[in-house]
Amino acid sequence: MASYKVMVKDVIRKADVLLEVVDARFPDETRNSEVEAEIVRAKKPFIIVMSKCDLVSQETLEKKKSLLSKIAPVVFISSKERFGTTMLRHRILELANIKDRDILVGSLGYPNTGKSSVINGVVGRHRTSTSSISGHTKGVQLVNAGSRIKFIDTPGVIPFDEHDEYIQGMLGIKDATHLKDPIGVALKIIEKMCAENRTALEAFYKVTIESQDSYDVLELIGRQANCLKKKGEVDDTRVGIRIVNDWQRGLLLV
Ligand SMILES: Nc1nc2c(ncn2[C@@H]2O[C@H](COP(=O)(O)OP(=O)(O)O)[C@@H](O)[C@H]2O)c(=O)[nH]1
Ligand SMILES: [Mg+2]
Repeated sequence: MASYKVMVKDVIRKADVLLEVVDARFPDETRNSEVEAEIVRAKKPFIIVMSKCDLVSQETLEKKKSLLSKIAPVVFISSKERFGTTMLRHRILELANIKDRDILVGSLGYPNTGKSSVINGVVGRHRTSTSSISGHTKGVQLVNAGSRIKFIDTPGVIPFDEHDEYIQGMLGIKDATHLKDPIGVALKIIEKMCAENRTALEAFYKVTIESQDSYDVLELIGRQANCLKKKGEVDDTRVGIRIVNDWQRGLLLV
């Protein structure tokens, strides 16, 4: 994945400000320490953009924000509900502090974190043109956002390790039926929801959770949803796939 590293370095070198786009449902897991270190090395300012905020409660958002703010300024965005883009535009202008030319903003992050949606949101009616940048990795695009801002949109080709399968599942890079371990990913989702918004999980699957054990919760959901094998035991693979699907479709609110 050498070309990925070259692309990231190149974008960081060219940009005046960087956006690290993370999924607000699991910002810690979708941050990338290598990318952050590279930005810091290049002495460029960056903003952590928490996208898909419509899928996260206000309370959880604020908690995450106060932690992440120690690293970089944090902006909440929901492209779906169209909020946060004015704030982001404002932050970019403030951080870049460039008066005499256009500001180049690089956007980085895992695939499906919402990079293109964030850019489209900020660009909105200002969109004038998009173009591929010659000499760049396929898929890197320059988007003119008007009002002195230009974005570099990148494909999120961050290399994954085997153990990152759950990030791929949670981000919807791999759909549920293609996961090697859908049950494992589902258990992560259950753990996360039980810690952060158990009520939403209970309401969605119409269950009352008493156990602390995420596998018990998966079985409970399976029984309630009637996901059973012939002998009457819970079909854990089928329930797992279902939970991952619901998460990927944005039906489970953290
Ligand atoms: N609920 C919700 N979904 C979003 C939001 N932004 C993006 N998505 C979804 O996330 C997926 C990836 O978005 P995209 O912008 O293509 O991500 P990119 O790969 O990082 O450029 C798409 O299915 C979008 O519909 C948002 O604000 N809210
Ligand atoms: Mg994109």
